[in-house]
Amino acid sequence: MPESFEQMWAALAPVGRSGVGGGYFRQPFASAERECHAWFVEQCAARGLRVQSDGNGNTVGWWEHAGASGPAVLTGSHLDSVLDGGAYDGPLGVVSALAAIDLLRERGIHPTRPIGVAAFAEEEGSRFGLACLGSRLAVGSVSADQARALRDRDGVRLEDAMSAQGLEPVLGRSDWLGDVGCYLELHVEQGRDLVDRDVAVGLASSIWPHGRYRFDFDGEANHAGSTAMADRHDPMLTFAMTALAANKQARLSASAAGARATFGRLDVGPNSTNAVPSSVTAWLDARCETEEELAGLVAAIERQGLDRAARDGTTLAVTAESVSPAVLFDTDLTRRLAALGTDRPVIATAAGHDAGVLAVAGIPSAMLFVRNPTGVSHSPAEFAETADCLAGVEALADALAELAS
Ligand code: HGY
Ligand code: MN
Ligand code: MN
Ligand code: MN
Repeated sequence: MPESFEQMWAALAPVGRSGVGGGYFRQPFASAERECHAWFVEQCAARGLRVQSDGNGNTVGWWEHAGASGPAVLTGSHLDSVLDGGAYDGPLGVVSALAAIDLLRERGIHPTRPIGVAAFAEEEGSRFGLACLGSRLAVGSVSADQARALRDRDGVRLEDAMSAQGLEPVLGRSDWLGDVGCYLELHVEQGRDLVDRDVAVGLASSIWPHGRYRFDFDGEANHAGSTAMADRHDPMLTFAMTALAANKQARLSASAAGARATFGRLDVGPNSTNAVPSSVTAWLDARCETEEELAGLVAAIERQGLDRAARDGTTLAVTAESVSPAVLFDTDLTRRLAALGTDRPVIATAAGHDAGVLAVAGIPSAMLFVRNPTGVSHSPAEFAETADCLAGVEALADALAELAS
C-alpha cells in the first residue's frame, strides 16, 4: 500500500535533516545514513511505476497507464542536499509527485500520456562541485569527459562514487529524455514572495543566471610568531579583503532586486593555527538578474582581488567551475498552470533548479512553488506547513491531469 504524503514525509524528512558528517548528500553519489535513493525506488515499486535508472545517477518512476502514449509529462525534483541543508529543498518535489499520482488514481483519472517522476542526481553539486550534474549529463550540456574529470573533496572520481553505490555509470546524454514533452517541478520556495503575498502556491517565471568560481590565493608559509607583519605574504589577508570587496560590490548593484555574492566554502593550506597559510582556496557563488551584470560583478571582484594580491605579495587565480545561464520558463505552460488556480503569482527566483537545465535544453518546463513561511533555505531551519505542502500536491495533481490527459 503506497504511503501517504505524511507517512512518506515522516520517513524521509528527518533523514534529510540528520546532517551526517557535517553534511547530508542523500543521493547515490555519496554515502547516506539511509539510502534515500533506495527509498525512492521502493516508493515507485509500491505504486507499480516502472523504475528506470540512467547511467548518470538519475532515476525515473514511470506511470504508463494502459494505452498511454505520446510525449511524456515529467515531474519530480532531487533528493540530494547541501551540507546540513533543510529537508524540503528537493525531496518536497519528489514526495509531492508520488502523492500527486496517488491523488490522480483516487480521482479515477487515467492519463493518456506517460507520467514520469524523476529524482535527479547531484542537483546541489555538493559533492562534485557542478550544479545540476545529473540533469546536465542527461540533457548533454555536460559531456561525459567533463564529468569524468570531476573529483570530490577526497579526490574520488564520479564513476567510482557511482559504482560504490551500485549504479552502472554510463555517462552521457540520457535517451529517456527524448520521450519527454514537458517537465513540471514542484519546489519549496527559497524566499518570501509567497508568504508576503499570503499565497500557498505560486509559479516560477525565470531563474537568474548564476555561477560558482574557484579563487586560488597563494602566499608564503611562515611562522605565525617569528614573522613580522610587514614581512608576510599572507593569502588569508588577500582572501579576507577580496571577500569584503565581493560583499561591497554586490551591494552596489543597480538592479532592483540586487546582486548576490557569497564565499561560503574555504580550504586553507596547511590549516595550522601557528603558521601563516601558504594557500587559501575559496569558492564564490555569484548571482545577478542578467548575464551581463553577473559577468561584470565577477570581473570586478576578481580585479579587486588581484589588486590586493599585488599589495600583499600573493597571487590569485580564478576559475569558473559551474555557470548556469539565465532561464525563462515556458510561458504557455506556466500560463496554463496559473489558470488552474486563483491568484497564483509568477515569480523570478535566484535559486537554480533541474527545471532550468531542462528548459535551456529545449524541454518546455515550469515550476510550482510552495510557500516557505520564513523564506529560509539551505539550512536545517527550512520549513513548509503541511497544509501548504498538501495544497502543492493538489496543484501538482491538477497540473498533471491537465497536461497528461
Ligand atoms: O544553489 C542553488 O541555487 C540550488 O539550490 N541548487
Ligand atoms: Mn538547493
Ligand atoms: Mn532544489
Ligand atoms: Mn615551531
